[in-house]
Amino acid sequence: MYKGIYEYTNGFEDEEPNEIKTMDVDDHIYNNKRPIMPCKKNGAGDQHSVSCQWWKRYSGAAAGCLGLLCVLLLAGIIGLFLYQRDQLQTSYNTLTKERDQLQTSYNTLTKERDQLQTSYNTLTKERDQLQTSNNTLIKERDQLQTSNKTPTKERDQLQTSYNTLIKERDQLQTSYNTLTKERDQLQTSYNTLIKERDQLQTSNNNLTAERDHLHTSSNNLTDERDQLQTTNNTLIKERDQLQTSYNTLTKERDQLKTSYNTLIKERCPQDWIRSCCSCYYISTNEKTWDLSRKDCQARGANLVIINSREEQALIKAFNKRAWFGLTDKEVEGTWRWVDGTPLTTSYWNKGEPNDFEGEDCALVDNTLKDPVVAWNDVPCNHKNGWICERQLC
Ligand code: 2F8
Ligand code: CA
Repeated sequence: MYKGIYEYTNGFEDEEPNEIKTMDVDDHIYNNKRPIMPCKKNGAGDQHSVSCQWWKRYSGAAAGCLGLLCVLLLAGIIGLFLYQRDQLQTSYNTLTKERDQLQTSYNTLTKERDQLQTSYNTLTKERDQLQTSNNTLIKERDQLQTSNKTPTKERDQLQTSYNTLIKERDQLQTSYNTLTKERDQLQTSYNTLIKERDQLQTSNNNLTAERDHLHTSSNNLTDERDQLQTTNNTLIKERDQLQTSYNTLTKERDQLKTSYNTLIKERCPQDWIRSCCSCYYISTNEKTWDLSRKDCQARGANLVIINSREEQALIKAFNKRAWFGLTDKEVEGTWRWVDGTPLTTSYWNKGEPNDFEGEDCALVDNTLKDPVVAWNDVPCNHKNGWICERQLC
């Protein structure tokens, strides 16, 4: 089997030399004249077995280099592809944002375009109406011109009508201009109102927030008020209870004070003598009748008034020569007690009172034995002991 490539002539010399044929025989290349590359023959019996191993080594290395180059080229292509993919992703994100912004702008422009379209339609209608009016006028004018050939009077009348119509048209034009101005002013007012509406919307939002805040504060204050109301009611109850307790304590205090005062009144001072309902003080020195009475008054008492036989016996038992509360210094012979009451029951000694040497004050004589025969009148300026009495009831 031949694997090389030959340029051959099939062994025939007479064939046209220009018809060179090539054969592939064992990876050797021949033609009919000479081998394309020098080869070494293996033997005489095998004319087509030619050794060409020298170029196999170079072709293997070339194939390896070629493979390596292919790998490098593929890696570069992949890297370039990834780099371009990242750039495309970034560009895609940017384009997405720009697309969204453009979409928003597009929506806004669509709204504005619709508004402008509405205004345009309105102006178009107005323009068409004016155009119609103008066409009507032109027709009338043409009719007038056509009828210009009519008699002069009719022409003049038509001319007058034409002039009138021209004036009316001018007035309409003026009205149109005025309306256009008014429309522009209304547009300006509309824009101003839009701004004011936005400001009012903002103010409304702020007021709504403040209202919500105030509502919350109001709820808090209501809760605090209710709590304070509850506390106040509790305090009122406690105050009423305390007031009741205070009133009870005040009554008890007053009762105790009354009892205390009663006890104080019923109690005799130290060194005084108590008998029945009176306390008695017996002096330890001697004074005149008036000074003795003042001493008793200074002690919250007075010179003793003897109201009964038992009291007389008590005074006598003190065994003291002493002044008591009886005198006739105001009216001689009319004896009165120190409280102003007249003397009704007396316990004078025999022969007394005798006003001996001007005697107007009474004393108890302790030298006498009979307790109910014991009084004597002596001069008031004499110094004697005295007996005070404080009545308890
Ligand atoms: O005899 C009665 C007479 O006795 C005395 O005077 C002398 C008495 N005087 C005095 O005690 C100071 C009198 O009063 C009394 O009447
Ligand atoms: Ca006397």
